[in-house]
Amino acid sequence: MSAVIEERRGRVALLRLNNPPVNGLGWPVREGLDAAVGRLSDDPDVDAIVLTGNGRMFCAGADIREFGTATPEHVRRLTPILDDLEGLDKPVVAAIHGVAAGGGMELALGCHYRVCGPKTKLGLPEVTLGILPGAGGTQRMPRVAGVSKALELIVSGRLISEKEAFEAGIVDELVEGDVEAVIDAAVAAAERLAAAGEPPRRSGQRTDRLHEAKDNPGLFDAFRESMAKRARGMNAPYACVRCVEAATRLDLAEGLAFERQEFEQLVNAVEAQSMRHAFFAEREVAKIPDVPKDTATRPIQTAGIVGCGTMGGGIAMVFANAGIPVMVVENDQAALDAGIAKIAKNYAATVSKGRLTQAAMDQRMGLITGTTDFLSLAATDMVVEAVFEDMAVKKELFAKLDGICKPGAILATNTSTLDVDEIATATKRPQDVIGTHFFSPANVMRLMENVRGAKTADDVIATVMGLSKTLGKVGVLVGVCHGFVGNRMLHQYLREAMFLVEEGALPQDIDRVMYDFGMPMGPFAMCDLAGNDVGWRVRQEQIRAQGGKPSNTRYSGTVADKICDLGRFGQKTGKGWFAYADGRTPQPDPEVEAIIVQTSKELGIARRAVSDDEILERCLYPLVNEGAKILDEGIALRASDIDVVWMHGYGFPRFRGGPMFWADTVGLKTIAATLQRFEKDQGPWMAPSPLLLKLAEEGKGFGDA
Ligand code: TC6
Repeated sequence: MSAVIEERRGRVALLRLNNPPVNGLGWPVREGLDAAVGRLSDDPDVDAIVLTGNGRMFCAGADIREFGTATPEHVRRLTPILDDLEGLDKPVVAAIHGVAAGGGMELALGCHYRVCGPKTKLGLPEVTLGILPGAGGTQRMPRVAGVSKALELIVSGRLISEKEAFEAGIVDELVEGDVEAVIDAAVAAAERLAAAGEPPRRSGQRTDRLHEAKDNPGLFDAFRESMAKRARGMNAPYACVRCVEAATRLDLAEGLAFERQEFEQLVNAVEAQSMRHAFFAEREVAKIPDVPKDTATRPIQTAGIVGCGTMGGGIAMVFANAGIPVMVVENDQAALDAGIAKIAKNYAATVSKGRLTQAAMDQRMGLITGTTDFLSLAATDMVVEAVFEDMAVKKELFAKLDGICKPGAILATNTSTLDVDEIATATKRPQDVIGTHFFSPANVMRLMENVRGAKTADDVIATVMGLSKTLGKVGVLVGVCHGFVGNRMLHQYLREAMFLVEEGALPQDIDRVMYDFGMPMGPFAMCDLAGNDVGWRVRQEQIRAQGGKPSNTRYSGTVADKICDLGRFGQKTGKGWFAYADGRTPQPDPEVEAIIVQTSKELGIARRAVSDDEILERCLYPLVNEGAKILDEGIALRASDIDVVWMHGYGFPRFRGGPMFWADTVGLKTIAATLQRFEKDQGPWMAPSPLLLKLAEEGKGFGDA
């Protein structure tokens, strides 16, 4: 079937884009659209045109898979096609439903009038792919929505509702009902406009909304300043601003030429490649080779959470936010009351910031019930355990849940390190046991590491992976090992950061390098946020388990232990690796520096200058190396799954595509050789893994593994 289907509604031509699943503007669609525009402009039987999308949406933009590939020479780019479309003397109306994003939004902006149905998302998300709206979006959006609104939309890449689009003037008419109702309204509008006989209203010719920039010449600089933190290390957001600025200085043709130039600079750069990788990695992650897409799932209409501490409370919020009633169980009433009060406090903070209405908070709180009676879990479809990280405690709890929960209920553990298979042995239904490792704060962080036990049933995996999506999370299926994917790799990163401090760097040096690389914060600020006492207890436990003897490899916790001995547990105690005079902002602390210098002396290490490059390589190459081992062991299904874990669980910069993709851009040969040098200088733990070595030797990347 043709990529653009043409029908007639009286004297109105109806064009339906037809390129499932999202009507991406691949070359066959552009070819069809171009031909239709040419044909209809001269057709004496056609007074007006309506453009819509077949299936569940209008159009989600350029076909992302086409970037960097060749297009047949006779097929034009979208920009000149839209110029011709906008230039038509016959009214062209967009009938929008579902999604109008990227090139799809640009296509709608090229139309003379926009009708939109309910529950529609509209916007220009190109920046999230490391590019800019390169088919006139940066020129037409400010002319239609105003300069400030266009800047905010284009630089954030945010998709907005049809109501917000209507208020911004992006959409002219809102329609209730299904896609056919939207088309009917668009046809009626097209007939009305044609009958009025006035020249079409062309977005590209409008100037009325550009005055804002003339009235406020500092607008662009102020905007650049406001986005500096979010956009650090990236080019696309700045290119977007330059293009919108150009729209206020240049006429449409010149502005489009400027936009084209800027687009060309971005589209094949590493930033755009990394973000395209991130986009497809996030979709790939849902595909489990041995659990087919059509695997029947178990209904999750109610959930129970055991433990109402920081994690349990956050997980309860996640379920309530998704509209799922949740029963929270604690051992004693005081802990329960404190936990529920903390949840209410978290919601109230969101309400006070204007990000949630009081009514929505009340509705969500209404979905959360607290109890100290475990028998209340008898009817729930799923229970998530979020109790103390101790195998004996967890096994006792799972044996208890086994006796209480109904057959078929999913029994999930939020453990961040422990063996899910061993936990499952405490029950008579290991097939129903799975790990659901949420990241703190659970109601904010998008990652869920879903840990598949040896006996976890396929339908339990399918249910929990689907549930992740329902909960607004990105679920990544991982296998059982200590720390799973994320924390196992984190361990490498933190260890080297600690060693570097012993050797000569200071926490603020390391944090600056990692922040500039694009991490939301450096490792030391991260430890202070999470609480230094957590790792301290784990180290003490490990040493106890080793009979009080340190292991025979180099111990990384010497400075950290001293910091904890002083009660410097991090933000929550006002002091940690840094001091927090205002409770939140890390400030270098001479007391910590003195401890560090003294420790180096005690360890017999002559402190030396550590370069920024060394900090980056020492912190990230071992992390990547551990990722390679994880991949080799089958703990992660794909290298790109590891990237998703790191982007969504630890804020690894999306514009670098995640650690494994980033490693490919550095080159595995370089990484392997550097690790071999570190192995000589530091010790055997730095040895490159067999997979990393093999790929490096073959000149391949993790993308080829
Ligand atoms: C642009 O327009 C630039 C213009 C400049 C001038 C030329 N292309 O996300 P889902 C696939 S840049 C190719 O699971 P949802 C996706 O990979 C583009 N493929 O569905 C998946 O395939 P799979 C700017 C695409 O309902 C399937 O469709 N546009 C594209 O949760 C379903 O996707 C954007 O950035 C595409 N454009 O969400 C919008 N889009 O089944 C990108 C999707 O083989 N898209 N696929 O894995 C989205 O944000 C979302 O897909 C959605 C639908 C909101 C449209």
